[in-house]
Amino acid sequence: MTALDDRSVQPTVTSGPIKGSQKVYHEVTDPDTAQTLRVPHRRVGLDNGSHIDLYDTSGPYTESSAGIDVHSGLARMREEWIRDREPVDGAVTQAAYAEAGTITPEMRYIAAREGMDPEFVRSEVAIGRAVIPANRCHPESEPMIIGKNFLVKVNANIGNSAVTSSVADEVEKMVWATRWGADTIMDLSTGKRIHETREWIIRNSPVPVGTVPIYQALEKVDGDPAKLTWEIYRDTVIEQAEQGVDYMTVHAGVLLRYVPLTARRTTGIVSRGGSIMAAWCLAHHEESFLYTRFEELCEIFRRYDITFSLGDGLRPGSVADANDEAQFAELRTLGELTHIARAHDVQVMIEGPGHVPLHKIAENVRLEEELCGEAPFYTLGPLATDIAPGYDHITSAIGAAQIAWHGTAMLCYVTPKEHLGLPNRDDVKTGVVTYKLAAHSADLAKGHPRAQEWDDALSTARFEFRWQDQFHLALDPETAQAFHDETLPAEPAKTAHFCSMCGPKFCSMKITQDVRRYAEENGLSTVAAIDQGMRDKAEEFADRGKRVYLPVAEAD
Ligand code: IRN
Ligand code: FE2
Repeated sequence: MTALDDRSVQPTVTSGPIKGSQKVYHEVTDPDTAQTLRVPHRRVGLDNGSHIDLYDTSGPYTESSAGIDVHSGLARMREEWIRDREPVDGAVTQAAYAEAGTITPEMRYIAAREGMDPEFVRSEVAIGRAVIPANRCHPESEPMIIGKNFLVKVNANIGNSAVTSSVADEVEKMVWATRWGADTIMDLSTGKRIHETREWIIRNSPVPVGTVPIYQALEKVDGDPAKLTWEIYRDTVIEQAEQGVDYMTVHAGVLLRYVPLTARRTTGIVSRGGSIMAAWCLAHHEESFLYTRFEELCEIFRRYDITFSLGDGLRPGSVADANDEAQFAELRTLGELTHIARAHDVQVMIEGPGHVPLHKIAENVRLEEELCGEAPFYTLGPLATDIAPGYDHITSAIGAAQIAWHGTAMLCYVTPKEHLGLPNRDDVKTGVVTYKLAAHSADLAKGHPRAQEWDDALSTARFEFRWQDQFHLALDPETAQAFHDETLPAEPAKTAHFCSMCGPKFCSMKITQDVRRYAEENGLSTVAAIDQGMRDKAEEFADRGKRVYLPVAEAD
């Protein structure tokens, strides 16, 4: 019996298309294997008869409202691809194939998703500037890529804690987070039933799943870090690897000698994993086993093609601690480990902060790229200020947009509950949508070929008062429409040339359209019309004696 046979767990997961969208698949034929890849997109049909296809992370859940049997898990799309390929020099990782010049079906799928050339995808993976987190034991996942030359990705953390939340709730959070655009999810469960929760999530997840294995290892030793051993940790990693975890946070850069560097900090060590490893190092007065056994870990990761997410156990937990010695000392060690992992054909990304004021953000990306050979940077925000608990999805999205623009490849979302409690379903949506807009802002600034067409479609719809199109193109169509309907709920308002923000008389877009129409009707191009208008006004000014202020009686 597997975890999914347990009928006492009854997740009700949200299904059905996103408002105004339909799921479509672009078919791509792989010239090497003659297989047809079906690459999902979210198609938004527009009132003017055209449509736009957007990147889609939501899996089959948005296909129809019929629902999905979560007890059987998703289709194992990658199973054949994995089975049919030969290892290269004993390695089965995407990095090894890329280096050998092979374009895998995963790479082809990603190319179609991102609107890029498959060969470019391969070359970015080959040099380690991008990673494809895809454990061979998670064949249900839809391939995606993390790298600065691709769309900026968003991770959503879910998972129960000892105090709250059940297995079923976490499955729905996964479905819900990917519905709103989460590119990966991390199961950070620490309470009861960690193994079962993870099994449920992975078997039903269309996106890569990450974990922090040290959390479960700590549960196995009743929460006492001093009792942790390499063997317990290793076995936990293998247990999770077998289940199909695609990437794992490993806090291997927290070295014994770095711990004292945090003594004078405002907020000390704020990383859970970092504090566990610091406690272990101090208790044993030994170097961390994650560091000393790193090559053995690489061998395990290589067998499954698990991607390292090298943890930032010493990240700053306040703007006061940003970019300090402890943080950058750890980053140097992560750089050293990156090169070791790559020598084993294992893919690597690097976790980053945390809490960083705006003027200190660029330095983080620059150093990471220099020290870690441009391995994809994956940051937690950062929060640009510490003063707004309750709004930390926003304080962190401000930093996230900036750091992504500088080159961060994936953003770990922060929800409104950050620093306060475990996020519920609403918080998950708010966190994901907030982070999607931070990521997309960076995509636009970086000039990703697919980014601007979305903005242009929405702007045109807005300008042409195609209200339904404007809602449907929105990151969150439901909220957009609900806000509109709050003041103008009637059906005619969906075609009205104004909204309640400015009312019919003061709508700038309507006035612009009137001006354009006037120009057209009078045979003037817009620029000529403005010139003419300016000349008329200038003459009027001269006629009135070139006075800026007119007596009230003379003014009209
Ligand atoms: C991302 C970047 N830096 C940290 N993260 C995420 O924070 C990481 O991927 C994981 O989800 C969580 C780990 O937290 P601790 O154990 O470092 O606090
Ligand atoms: Fe924090």
